[in-house]
Amino acid sequence: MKLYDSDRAPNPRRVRIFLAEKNISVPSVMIDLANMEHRGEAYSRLNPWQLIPSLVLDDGTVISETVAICRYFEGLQPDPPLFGVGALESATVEMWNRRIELNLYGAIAAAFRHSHPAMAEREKPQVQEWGEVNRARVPTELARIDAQLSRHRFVAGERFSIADITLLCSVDFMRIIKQQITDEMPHLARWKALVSARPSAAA
Ligand SMILES: N[C@@H](CCC(=O)N[C@@H](CS)C(=O)NCC(=O)O)C(=O)O
Repeated sequence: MKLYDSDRAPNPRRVRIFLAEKNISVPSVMIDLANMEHRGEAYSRLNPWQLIPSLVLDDGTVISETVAICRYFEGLQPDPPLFGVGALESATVEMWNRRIELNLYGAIAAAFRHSHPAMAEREKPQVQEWGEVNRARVPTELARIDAQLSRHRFVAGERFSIADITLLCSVDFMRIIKQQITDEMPHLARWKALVSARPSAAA
């Protein structure tokens, strides 16, 4: 089994943190995003979407998409559970993970891709106005998450889950668009200190 990984990007980091929480070790192949290795022939054959991460099993089966890779490992090793246990908790984890990935992370990524000069070659067309629209969405999403964290220890409830991993990787990635957790988001700040102290956060 091999994990196609990159140390510069948030989605592969989600998988690394997930694996660290489960104490699973997987050999990795580092892909050089800066030099567009992921758009070369070899990686494009593995993943025609040309995105990292991908997991290649010993029989050659390729699993791409961060959450799909994490679900595979959850199935192989259910403990500790990171997708929730039982119908209600699983649905709640799914709800928050999707909200964070689609709304918060989606807005951060679009703001970065459509406004940062370093992305001009990669994001064609780069639409500055779309970058600004997305940048403005970030504080609204953070405020919604801050309200949730005022009621719960972790974002999907009282147990650490994949939704916390997605949130940590998103919040840490905000530096790229020069946004941060502000004084108006004390619950998010409390949560960030809590999850950043877990050994997995270094992955
Ligand atoms: N939906 C994919 C998104 C993966 C993704 O966007 N990966 C980024 C790194 S965080 C990437 O490979 N970017 C390369 C590019 O956009 O050229 C997933 O969940 O794995």
